[in-house]
Amino acid sequence: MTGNNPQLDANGGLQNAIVFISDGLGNQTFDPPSQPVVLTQKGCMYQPHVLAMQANQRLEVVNDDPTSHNIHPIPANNREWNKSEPPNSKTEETFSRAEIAIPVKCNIHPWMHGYVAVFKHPYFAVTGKDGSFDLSSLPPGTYTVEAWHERLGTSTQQITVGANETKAVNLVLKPRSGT
Ligand SMILES: [Cu+2]
Repeated sequence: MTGNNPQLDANGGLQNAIVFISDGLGNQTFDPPSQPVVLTQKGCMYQPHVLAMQANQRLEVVNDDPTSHNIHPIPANNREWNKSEPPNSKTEETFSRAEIAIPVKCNIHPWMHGYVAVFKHPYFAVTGKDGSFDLSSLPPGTYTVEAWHERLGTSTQQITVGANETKAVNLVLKPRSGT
């Protein structure tokens, strides 16, 4: 692995991957949480770099910097919007459709970019520094678990979880040739 590669820890854990259920939930519908998810612009960076949320959940975008930013998601399946944010302000928006993942940029600072992934269900997680994730709220069933990373693409695995059962899932994302 070279310095150009994504954020791996000493054990090969991959940060900022999104792990989610891509099949097995049937026609269930899920209300969005009443709490918003928060995307902060701080030090001319998006924090977190990768954020996951439910469709129709509120996305609160905070500008924590003494400078103006704008937030410009470039979705493929959702409505595009572009909002400027004066210093120390906040704004709120939603996305109504599932989309993995929407690139987000600031038109003022070209290096600022991030991703927002939108799900129709609550069974998703963004991996931490050590690559770990927790989908323990998942009800018993057979599912496809998928991992997505901005540069490494996707990987899927079938799992079956019984009642009161804990399963360890290890998803491997490999660099595509040429990266
Ligand atoms: Cu900016």
